[in-house]
Amino acid sequence: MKTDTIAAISTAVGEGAIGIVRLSGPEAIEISNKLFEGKNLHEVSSHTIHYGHIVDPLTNEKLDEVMTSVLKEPKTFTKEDIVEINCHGGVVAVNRILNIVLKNGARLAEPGEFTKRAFLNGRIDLSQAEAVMDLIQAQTDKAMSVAMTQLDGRLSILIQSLRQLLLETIAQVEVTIDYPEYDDVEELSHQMMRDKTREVLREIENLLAVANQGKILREGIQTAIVGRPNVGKSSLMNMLVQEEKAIVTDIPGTTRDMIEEHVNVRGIPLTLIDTAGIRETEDQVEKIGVGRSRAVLQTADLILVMLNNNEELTEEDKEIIKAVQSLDYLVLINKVDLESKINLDEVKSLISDNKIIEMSLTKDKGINDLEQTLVDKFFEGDLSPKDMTYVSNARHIDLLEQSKTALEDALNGLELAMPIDIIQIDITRTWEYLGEIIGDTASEGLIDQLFSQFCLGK
Ligand SMILES: Nc1nc2c(ncn2[C@@H]2O[C@H](COP(=O)(O)OP(=O)(O)OP(=O)(O)O)[C@@H](O)[C@H]2O)c(=O)[nH]1
Ligand SMILES: [Mg+2]
Repeated sequence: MKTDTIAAISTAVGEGAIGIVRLSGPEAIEISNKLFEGKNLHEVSSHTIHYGHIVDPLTNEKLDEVMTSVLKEPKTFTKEDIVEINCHGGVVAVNRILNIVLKNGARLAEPGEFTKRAFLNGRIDLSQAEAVMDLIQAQTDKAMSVAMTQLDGRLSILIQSLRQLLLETIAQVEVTIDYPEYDDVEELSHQMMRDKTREVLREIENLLAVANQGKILREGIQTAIVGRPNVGKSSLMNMLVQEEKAIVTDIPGTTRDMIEEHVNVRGIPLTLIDTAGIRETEDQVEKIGVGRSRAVLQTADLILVMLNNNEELTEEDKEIIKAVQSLDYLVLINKVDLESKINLDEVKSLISDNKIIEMSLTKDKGINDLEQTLVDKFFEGDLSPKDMTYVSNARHIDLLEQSKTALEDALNGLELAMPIDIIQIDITRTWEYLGEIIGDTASEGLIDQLFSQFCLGK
């Protein structure tokens, strides 16, 4: 099938100094040349930019004064001819140029179609294409560096080398199956398979170990503030988002429903959840709220348990502390501006070595300590994205988990001295899962779905 030429506005919609209409495909130069007055674009060298005007060939009307870049295949983003028309910014100007380009033979690109072509033409693999998307959507510097390393192809290179190892074991198995009369071949195959499988499994476990951080960078750490009514949960929420998002009163039971807000704490995106104070209540609405507060414990990445310095520890406090024991949590003791009635030793006896932070939200105390603890917790020292291959994408993490399970099955099989062709099935499955990460064995449906999440013009 002959590829057509696609076009789209590649800059953000709205007012700007310049807007760019981008064309990619075999007729990109032909179409632009019909509209461009200034130079013959067929004759210019590749990767040069030219001053001129866009003129409607039908009416001879000058539409805009532009700079036009000509990038000839194959050294371009899509590996096709690309022309970029830099015109005046503003919705009308850019749209006029796009319309005239479409009238003269280009087709409007679908979202992500430029990147999809880069992928289909073999310039980048699927994990790199997804990194392009992450880069566009990055909300923090750290998320941006993670996407950059992925775009670099670091993850792809590692995945490829792991697949190569698996392929070698598969090849070895073929030999065993073809020459079953040699006993020692079978013995050697088992040994080699065990070694290689362990090696790949170790690498995948390493990737998954840091994956949590990568994932968190993109999607935010789900952080729930829980505690008894009136301890100051909503006050903390408001302090961190620097807005009066949640209602704060001195009436216990003020917050009835969960309130979610996204904040960026020193480069780490948090999804903060303020919850209804947990207590026994007859109030129908509050009861539902309390139920939700308990449920959020199951899903949050981190729990901030808030206690009141000004009151003795109650049964409810103890119950909450008990409920978070198997989870990742910090203890916040609020209202230290007031007289201390809480028994700190008792609190300490109830928790393991989790950090206790004393704070006063009305006196602006302890917030720094909390922020620093969050940073330390997730970046332990100076873990910088440069030294690590991060996995930041839920799809990749899922495929790595599946690979891990398949490899564990293979190792179990080896342990039980199962026939080697059975074990080979698990190895082949792993090879396919890893292939899906970089798009080698990904289905067409998956590829279409991934690229459709891109924004237009990319
Ligand atoms: N003295 C003092 N008062 C505080 C502090 N933090 C919050 N308060 C007050 O405590 C009361 C309750 O605060 P909220 O933030 O609404 O408490 P909450 O935990 O969200 O309460 P519920 O929504 O009922 O569960 C308000 O009157 C706050 O002004 C503090 O550090 N010191
Ligand atoms: Mg509240």
